[in-house]
Amino acid sequence: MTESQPPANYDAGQISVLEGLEAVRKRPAMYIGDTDVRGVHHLIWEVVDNAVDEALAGFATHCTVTLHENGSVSVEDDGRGIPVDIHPEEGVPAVELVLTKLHAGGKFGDGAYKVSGGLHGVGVSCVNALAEGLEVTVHKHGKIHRMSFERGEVKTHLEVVGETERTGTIVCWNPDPEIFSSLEHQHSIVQQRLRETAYLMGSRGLRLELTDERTATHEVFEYPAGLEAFVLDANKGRTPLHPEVLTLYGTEESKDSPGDVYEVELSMQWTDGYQENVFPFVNNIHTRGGGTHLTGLRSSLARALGNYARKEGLLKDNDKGPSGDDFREGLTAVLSLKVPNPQFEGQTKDKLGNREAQGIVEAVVGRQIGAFLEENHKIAKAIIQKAVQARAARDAARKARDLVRRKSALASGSLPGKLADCQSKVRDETELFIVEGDSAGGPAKMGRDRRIQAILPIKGKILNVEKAPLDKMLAHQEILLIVQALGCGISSELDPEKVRYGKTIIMTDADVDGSHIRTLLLTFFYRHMRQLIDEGRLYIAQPPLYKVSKGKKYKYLIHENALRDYLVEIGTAQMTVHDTVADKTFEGAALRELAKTLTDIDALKGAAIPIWAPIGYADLVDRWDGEKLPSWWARADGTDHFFDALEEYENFLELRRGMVDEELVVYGGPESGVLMADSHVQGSKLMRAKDVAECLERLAAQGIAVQGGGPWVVTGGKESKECTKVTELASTARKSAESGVDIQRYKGLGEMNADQLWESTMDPETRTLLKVSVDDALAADQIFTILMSDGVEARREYIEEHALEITNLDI
Ligand code: 0RA
Repeated sequence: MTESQPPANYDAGQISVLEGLEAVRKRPAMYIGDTDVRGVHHLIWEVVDNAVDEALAGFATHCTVTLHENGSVSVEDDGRGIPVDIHPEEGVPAVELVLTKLHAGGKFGDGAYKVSGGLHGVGVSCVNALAEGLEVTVHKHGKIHRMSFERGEVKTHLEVVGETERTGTIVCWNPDPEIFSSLEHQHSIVQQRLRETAYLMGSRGLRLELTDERTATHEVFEYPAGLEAFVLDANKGRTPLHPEVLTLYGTEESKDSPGDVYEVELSMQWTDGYQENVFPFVNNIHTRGGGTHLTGLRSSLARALGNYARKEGLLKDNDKGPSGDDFREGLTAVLSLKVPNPQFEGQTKDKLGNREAQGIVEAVVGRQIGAFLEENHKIAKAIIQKAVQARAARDAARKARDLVRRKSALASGSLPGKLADCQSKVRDETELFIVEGDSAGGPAKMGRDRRIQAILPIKGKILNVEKAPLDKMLAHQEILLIVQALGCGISSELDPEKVRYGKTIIMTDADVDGSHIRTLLLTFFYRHMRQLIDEGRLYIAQPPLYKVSKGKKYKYLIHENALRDYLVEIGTAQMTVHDTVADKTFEGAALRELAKTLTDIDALKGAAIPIWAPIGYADLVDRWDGEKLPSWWARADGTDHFFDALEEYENFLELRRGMVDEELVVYGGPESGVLMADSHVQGSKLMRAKDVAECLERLAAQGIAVQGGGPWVVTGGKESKECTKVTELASTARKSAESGVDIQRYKGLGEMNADQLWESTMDPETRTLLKVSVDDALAADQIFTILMSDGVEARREYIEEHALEITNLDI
């Protein structure tokens, strides 16, 4: 650091000024927090805050921050302009004092009500001290004035450089590399701060702009609706309990220092979520640490809402009622307080300390919210109902936890009545089946191997708690049954040594409900009995979807693909395909291969085009006569629909799922990689260009000429049929394979009798089990968190697909 040498013509007073800035350069962190990324940006906030003050005083309406290519930054405003007249005592232009004297910023002029000044309130002189070079331009009294500095010292004295009709200040500087370890201004950081300031100052008519010359971008932040806009934007993607944002404003004089006026501004909206999102600001500074103003807000909300609830009979007299936390569940609020002399506390100086602020916020909010509730009974009711629910959930969760604790203490003693236990006491040979529904519980109890297999039927209603917070899940009766049956405690009290069974097997239906119940159970095990998964004790049973019989032979099949392969196997036994052009007959292994390809093609079928002529992008473009080719489009009942985003397109499909009769043709767009899809909504399947191409390649490799091939003669048993197209060949082969075959589809476990359930799903000799393993615990945890926090449909689907990286284990 350089020792500054005061210019010879400076008097003693000036030297102390220079020493002042030298102190800033010696201990910059004391003034601006740190000398890293934050510090560099802090300089910008200091200058912007001065513009904000000008706006608060009613003089500025615009503030523009420009990030220059050479690493410097300018902040321009249209306020009064820093005073340029000669200070009577100091004998130098006021602007020079403002830039070189610590804390000089607000002490000039009319002593206007100054509320900003950053957390440290250090002013522009600090910026000057920590800038390698700084130039200030002032438009005032019809003249443009300019002066420049180097590391806080005057470089060129104030001079008039032109004429002007406006007023305002432009400060331009580059952060000093001797001070800062990081010099770069980050667009996103500046953007966020300006946006935040624009929300807070929007109602005062301040518009902020950001020009980034490095990326040639320009953004305008202007929110005339102020805090209301802040709240609405924060609630995007959430579901509000009431459409209007509740906004109030009030002022109150300080009793401690009469004449000082506090200003309170508050916007609030409740959502159906579980989070509390309250953003408290003091003099436009986000007080992340909260403080007295936040305490005041909380107590006034609890009091006003509690009083209203009692008065309206929404709470019984002897009812404790919701707590403050309950009242704030789902609340999004911005509180903006203007404090004449803010005291900030805490390590990061982001907590308001002024005692008086609490009572003042309480008074202003209390007065107005009471009146608001009186005038808006519907909204008030919704808010209170939500709080009552929150309270009930909290109580239930506590009771459930207590219960679980008590139960697990005497775990071995109390087994649930619904449990059909096994005889063996050799833990590692035993299995507990958790079975969905009483209807499946019966056959499972009858069909099991009583020696080693235990059955615990649980109710499907467990689904309802899926969207609930985890605590609520613990309150659920069915979950308690599981905890009791396993006898090893839960969460922090889990003792895996005590688990009563070697394997725990989840056995749910192979339908949507079944998979939801499975997801919930897995979430539960993951959260509360994680070690059982780690030890490889958790499994998923694979009940069959199909039973295929031909004559006396039958087989259970767990999914579509298995069914197809099996049909090929039995269907080709008595079939031949004769290619009349090549005079070649397919049978045995060659026919099985061919049949697999043909069934794959059959599955792709439904496309409105001949399979051997997949259309190209050019075709798609031809079909679209608009300006721009949309990414996705679909034809439903003869009407075209266009979508730019896959999401919109999926929503469209979602809406139409279940409309069986509607004729739907789905075309993919250029980015989708999908050329055309099938025509029926139910079981709708996109036909991908590459799938088509792959099938055609496989056919060619097997000796079937796709173009100009055929006709082919399919013979099965005594019947023969000639086919001219590959699609026809595919469907004929399938029909022939299926003749004389009985395919039974199971909709749920309950449709199977005891024997069937045993031989298809439970018999350790023949069944297929999936072992649940959470290899990437972190990834799984995140997925579960997504599910539990919001339960949005799409996310649930995601989980069903990806949540469990289940290792396929054939036992
Ligand atoms: C001191 C006194 C007055 C305004 C300012 C400073 C001032 C500082 C900055 C820094 C950036 N923009 C600014 N705008 C104003 C009051 C001026 C008067 O009474 O004329």
